[in-house]
Amino acid sequence: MASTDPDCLFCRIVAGEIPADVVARTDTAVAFRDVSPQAPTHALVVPLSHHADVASLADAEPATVADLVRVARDVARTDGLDEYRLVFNTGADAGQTVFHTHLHVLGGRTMTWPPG
Ligand code: DGP
Repeated sequence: MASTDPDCLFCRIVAGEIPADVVARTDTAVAFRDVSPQAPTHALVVPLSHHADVASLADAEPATVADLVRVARDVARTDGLDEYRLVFNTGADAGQTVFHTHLHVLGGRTMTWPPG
C-alpha cells in the first residue's frame, strides 16, 4: 500500500478526488497534464506514493524513479516527441511548489537554457 498524505494535492489527484487530465497510469505512477502548461506538451509524472521530492523517493523506492522516467518518455512519444525536457524541481529555491515528487515533461517547442 503506497503512503499517502490526505492534505497533498497530488495524492488527491492520484486518488481521483481532484480531477486531472490523466494521460498514463501504471502500477507505480500517474501522468497528467499540467494545469498551467509552459510548452505544447507539459505533463507531470508522479509516483503513487507520497514523497516530498525526488531525492526522498530515490531513498525509499529507487526503482520508482526509473519508472517515472519511462512513463515520461512514453507520454512524450504519445505526443509524437522524441526530444523533450525532464525536470524535477527540488526545493522552493529551485521552483518546487508542490511537495509531492513530480517529473515535468516539457516539449513541442524549442527550449532555451539556462532556465529562469
Ligand atoms: P513545481 O513548481 O515544480 O512544484 O510544479 C508544480 C506544477 O503543478 C506546476 O507546473 C503547476 C502544476 N499544478 C499545480 N496545481 C495543479 C492542479 O491542481 N492540477 C494540475 N493538473 N496541475 C497542477
